[in-house]
Amino acid sequence: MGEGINDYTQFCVDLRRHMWLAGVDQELRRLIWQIAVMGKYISAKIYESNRKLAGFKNIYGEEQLTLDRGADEILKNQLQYSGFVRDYASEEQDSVMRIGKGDEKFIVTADPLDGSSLVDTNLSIGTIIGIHKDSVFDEGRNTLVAALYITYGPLITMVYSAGKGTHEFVLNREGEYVLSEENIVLKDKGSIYSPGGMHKDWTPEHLQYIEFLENSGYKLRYSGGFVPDINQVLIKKGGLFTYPALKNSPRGKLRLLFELQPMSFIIEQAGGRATDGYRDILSVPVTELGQRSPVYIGSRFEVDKVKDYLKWDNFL
Ligand code: AFP
Repeated sequence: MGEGINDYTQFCVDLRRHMWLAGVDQELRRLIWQIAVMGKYISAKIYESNRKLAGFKNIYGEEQLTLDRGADEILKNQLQYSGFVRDYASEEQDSVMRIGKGDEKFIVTADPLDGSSLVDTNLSIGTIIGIHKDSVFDEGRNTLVAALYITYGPLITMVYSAGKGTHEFVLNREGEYVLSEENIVLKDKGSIYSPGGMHKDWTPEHLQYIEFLENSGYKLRYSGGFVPDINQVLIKKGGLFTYPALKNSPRGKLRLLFELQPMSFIIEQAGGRATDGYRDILSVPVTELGQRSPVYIGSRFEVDKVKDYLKWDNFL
């Protein structure tokens, strides 16, 4: 039998069936599925923009929002009719927005289009989502019930965890998210590293740690997009992504609530770790929406190892 025929006759597990079989709570699985569908609308918007980040004209010649704002509008407008979301917090908004009646179960956080400045290069970009049950002003470990990200690359993929492992789906030609890898598990130690920030801005301790990785034979893999860079660590089953404290910005660059908490949840569910150098990312309380944090995230060995280099005194 030809391979092509085989592809179509294989039994495919779609996202909804997978979540049902995995015993994900009914409302949560409906919400995750709805967000995955929104990823299709966002990808259409990216396509329509013809690789321009700034406002663009659609086929009718109408001015459109910037891509990030457009993705944010899609999420906000769709989520308000989901029936499951009371509040929405986004990297594109200044405050948490009440979008439901108030008695819905979940709060959704979004980085609607992370890495959007890469859109003109045609590198992958992504959407990062956290789903919380209580106030987001807490430790992620207390509030997150699920997280997912969508990559818009040569393929559109969706990785989610609802606290029962980490799973990857690919959007097929029929518009279904089909399971491509279930229960992804990171090796204890990987062979790639993805270091954010500029060399000249790194602290001496961080520099020594990076030298340790280089001298140990780790290969450099950095695209400038958090979603594809983390996705690479996950799909290659190990390695490290870091955006450290910099000399002039001790809190680094990435946002705790919108970027780091969801990715840490997903990576921990795949057996990996995430730390700010001292505490697990999911144990760092969120006190303000735009809060940033240094991060070391990936397989166990690399994340634990950084603690040998950083000094607690520097942090206090
Ligand atoms: P943009 O969304 O502005 O492109 O920023 C992307 C990002 O927040 C994250 O996706 C990357 O990991 C990080 O910034 C890259 O930062 P550098 O440009 O400093 O390497």
